[in-house]
Amino acid sequence: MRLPVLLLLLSSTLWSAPTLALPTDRQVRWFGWEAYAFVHFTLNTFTDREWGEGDESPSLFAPTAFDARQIARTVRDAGLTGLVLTAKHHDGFCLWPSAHTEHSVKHSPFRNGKGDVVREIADACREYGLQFGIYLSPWDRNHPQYGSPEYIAYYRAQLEELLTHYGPIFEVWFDGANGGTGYYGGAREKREIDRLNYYDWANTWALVRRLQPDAALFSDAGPDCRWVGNEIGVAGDPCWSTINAAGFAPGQASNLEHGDRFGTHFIPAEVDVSIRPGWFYHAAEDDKVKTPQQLYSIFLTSVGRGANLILNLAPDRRGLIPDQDVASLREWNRLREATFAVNLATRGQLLVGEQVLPLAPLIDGDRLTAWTPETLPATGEWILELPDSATFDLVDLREDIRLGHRVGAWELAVEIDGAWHTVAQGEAVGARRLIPLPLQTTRRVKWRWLDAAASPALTELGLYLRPEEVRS
Ligand code: FUL
Repeated sequence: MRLPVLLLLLSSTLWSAPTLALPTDRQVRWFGWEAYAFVHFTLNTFTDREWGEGDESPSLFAPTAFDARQIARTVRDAGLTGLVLTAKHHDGFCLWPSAHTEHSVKHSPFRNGKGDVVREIADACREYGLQFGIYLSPWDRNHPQYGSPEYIAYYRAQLEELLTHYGPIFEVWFDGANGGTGYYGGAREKREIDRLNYYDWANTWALVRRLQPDAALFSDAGPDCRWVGNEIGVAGDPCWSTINAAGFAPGQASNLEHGDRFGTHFIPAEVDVSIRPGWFYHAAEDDKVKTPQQLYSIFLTSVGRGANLILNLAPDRRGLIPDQDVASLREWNRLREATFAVNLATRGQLLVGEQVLPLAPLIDGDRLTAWTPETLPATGEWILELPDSATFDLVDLREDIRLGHRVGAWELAVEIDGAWHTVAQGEAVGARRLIPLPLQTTRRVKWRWLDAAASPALTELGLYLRPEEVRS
């Protein structure tokens, strides 16, 4: 046998490149929204509860100074890109005058029964340049037919109202909490549902695809983005956007925090967490609003691990985001802006062996302009050489997510007095990887990839100095 043939045979038996699950265009767009707000507001705000039973009178919905523009402005000023509103939570009360139920704002004092919270929020989002999305709880503790096929028709009819009357929707949030006790039109009983089959999700998702083809669908199991498995603001480390999803369905999914490298499906994680302990406003939690530093840390453990962040805000009984929450969000945004104001990598040179590679596409702030020499080996390194010493404590990397998760394990080292010191090690880069470090002062930074599935295709490289308040 001739040598090249032998080598070819050997290499194909020893290592065959895994097939990477890749994102759809919709998912690539979704990554671009990165961090956005959730807004939990309904009868619970007025009853001081987290889950209403479904028997609450609509007359209780009486915000004294509701201002959708204040809410949208707060979201924009927090540096967030969109807002997902609880159009209907588990208690079944609708924030819009649905034609399919009487359990809605039309029987509330809000705007004398002529109001539509969904409309006002959607309009304010457009005004402030925000994406608008909806949460429509599948579990409905008010509806008499919950648990029967008729309820599914009702649910879809409501979805259709929301998807056709309020302009473009960027995300539809399908909650995983389902079935249990409730009012159910007066039956007051416990209704269990077959989580796997009852909702016939495939057809509900198809309805959204038909009416809002650009909308990303969130649920425990995707199909566009998955729950991260906790509500404390922390994605797994690593957090793969791929996951083994055979037999996956809402309520059946597992390994959500980490996902699986080389998983069968591309279903990236979304981190949902509230600025307060609860999802809804409770006066007793006014002194428990997350600080700007806590929010900053959540940003690092969500967006910084390749997930998207949906941060919940809770309008109070006035219908406004409370002052202390507004202040915390503003300062959080200032800290992020201050962090990313100056990329210290921009004056450097990127070296792979003797070769100098173009740095421009990596420092242009565009997550989709790639540096992709397709010839790099499964293990390798580049060195960033700066003209002078720089001090930084945060490294920002992005892979061209359109090509999937190519990078596995990696190491980061800095040169001090002629010797390399490893300062961080990890797995996965993905859509974005923020690597916090103790303060480093150096001219040379080395990044080694240890087992890339294909030539690593980075699209961004940043070295940043965090403001003092948020240094580790
Ligand atoms: C959960 C719900 O039960 C909570 O009330 C909240 O809406 C949260 C975002 O999702 O499953």
